[in-house]
Amino acid sequence: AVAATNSGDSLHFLPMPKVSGGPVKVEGNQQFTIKFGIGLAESSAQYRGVAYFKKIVEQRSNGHIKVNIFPSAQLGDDLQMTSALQSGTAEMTQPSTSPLIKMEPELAVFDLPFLFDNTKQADKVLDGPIGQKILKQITDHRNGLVALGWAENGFRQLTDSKGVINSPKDLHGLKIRVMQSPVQLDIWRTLGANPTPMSFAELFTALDQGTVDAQENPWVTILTSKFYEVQSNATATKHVYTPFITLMSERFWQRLPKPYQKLVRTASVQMGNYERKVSRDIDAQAKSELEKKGLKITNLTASQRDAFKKKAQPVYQDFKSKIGEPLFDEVMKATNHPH
Ligand code: KDG
Repeated sequence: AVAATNSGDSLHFLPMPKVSGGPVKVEGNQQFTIKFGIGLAESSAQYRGVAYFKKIVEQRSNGHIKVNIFPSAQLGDDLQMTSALQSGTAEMTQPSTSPLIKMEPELAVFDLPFLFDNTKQADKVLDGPIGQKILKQITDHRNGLVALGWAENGFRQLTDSKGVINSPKDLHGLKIRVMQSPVQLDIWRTLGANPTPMSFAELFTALDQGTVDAQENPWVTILTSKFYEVQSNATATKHVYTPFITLMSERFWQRLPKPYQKLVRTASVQMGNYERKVSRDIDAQAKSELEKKGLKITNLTASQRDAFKKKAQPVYQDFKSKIGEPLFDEVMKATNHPH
């Protein structure tokens, strides 16, 4: 299991915005309960976002919709939680896009290495026509999921227990855990490491027992999941940006009266916006907290980082046709990539 808890106690979170908009009324007195499972701990930006969603939905439905949050993969890992939505045993979850690629291949586009340089680019793609089209596509596939919005896992950084890593050759043979994503697997193989796909829920134990030497996640997760207890070094690689996607069970969605459907959709967008703000605000706080906890962090120079970027380039061609050329081209254009 994940070391579920509160080493994020020292983080200062931006306060939750007030709930905007009045009560949403529907006929009758029906009661709904949303079980909302997430992978990250209570001290994460993700939990904050979901807590805001709860506040909006409970308040505006006058308590007719109740939201129960299950953090730290209590309801299973991202894939298990997603299939629980499909079978109707849970109502909402917010996975990383990466483990969903096998089911929704277009999501592979976000896993491309060094795709976004900054959060502005990420917002432009996710909140613009491309991101909206992907949400609609996933819903239209009728896989039992309704895609309600985007939030942020964030820019990922490398940690390991072996030694300082500042060039691709330092990765040679490094046993690294990767998300259950074919793109992530390809990236780390291409870089010369020895990657193993594994769910997040198993990661802490795997690092602790030395099944793997390394992992990669945003600073906030490295702190709040206590990976610094089982890792000695980190490298600020910022090699990929992982979005979170907010999903609802299609069965549940269809039982909701229209005004409530609209409410959960609006609240999902508001959650995503707040979650991203919090995530960005605590990213640097988490990094310095990790240094205080004794993690040795290597900051790469631009040319050192470029060496990783260059070596990972073949991954773009490897996944171009899987992603689908029109989407691939659109994203390359929106991010000013030369492909
Ligand atoms: O709920 C999200 C987490 O379960 C997971 O996606 C975190 O980035 C993550 C990882 O490394 O698996």
